[in-house]
Amino acid sequence: MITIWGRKNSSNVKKVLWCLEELNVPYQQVDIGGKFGKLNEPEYLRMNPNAVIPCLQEEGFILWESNTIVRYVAAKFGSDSLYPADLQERANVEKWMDWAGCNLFPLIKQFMISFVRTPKDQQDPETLSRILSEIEKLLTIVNGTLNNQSYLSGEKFGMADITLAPLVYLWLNVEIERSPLPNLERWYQLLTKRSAFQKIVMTEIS
Ligand SMILES: N[C@@H](CCC(=O)N[C@@H](CS)C(=O)NCC(=O)O)C(=O)O
Repeated sequence: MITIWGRKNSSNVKKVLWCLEELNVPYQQVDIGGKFGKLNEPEYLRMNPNAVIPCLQEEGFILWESNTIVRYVAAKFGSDSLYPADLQERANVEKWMDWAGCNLFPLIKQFMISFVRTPKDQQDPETLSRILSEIEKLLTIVNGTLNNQSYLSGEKFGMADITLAPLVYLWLNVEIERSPLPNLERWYQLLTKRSAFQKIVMTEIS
C-alpha cells in the first residue's frame, strides 16, 4: 500500500493525490506539514531530509519531489494512459513539469506567503504587483500553447496537466485582478469536469 505524507491542501501534495485518484490506485494519506507540523521530527527527516511535503512511502521505498512522485506513479500504474511510451511525446510532457516546478512554483510560493497568508494591512502592494505580473507572464506562455492543443500534455490529458493545474487553481481562486487568458480558462474548465480533480484539487486554499 502506498502512503503519501503531506497535508491535503498543499498544491504539491494535490498533484500526487490527484494522479493516484486518476489511476484508481489505493493509497493512504497522512496529514503532516502546515498546521500539522512534524516536518522536522527525526522520523520524517529520515524519509525526507528536506523537511517538505509530499513524500511517498511504498513498503521500504521512499520518494520525495512531487513531480518525480507523479512520474513514478504514472509510469508504474498508468503506462498506457498517463506515461507516454514515445520518448518525444514523454519529453514534451516532462518539459512542462520541469518548467512549472522551476519557474512557476517559486512565484506561486511567494504569492501564497505575501498575499494569501499575510493579512491585508501587512501586504506590500509593490511586491505583490511584481509577483503577479511575473506569474501572468508565465501563464501567458501556457495560454499561447493551449491555443493549439486541448491539454498542456498534448491532445490527451496527462502528467503536465496534473503538475500545473493545482498551481493555476490557486491563482484563479483568489481575489486578484487578472488579465483574460481564454485558452487557460477553457483548459481549466475542462479539468473541473474530472471527478478526481474536483475531489482533490478543488478544495481549501492555504
Ligand atoms: N520541490 C518540492 C517542494 C515541496 C514544498 O515546497 N512543499 C511545501 C508545501 S506545497 C511544504 O512542504 N511546505 C511546508 C509545510 O507545508 O509546512 C516538491 O515539489 O516536492
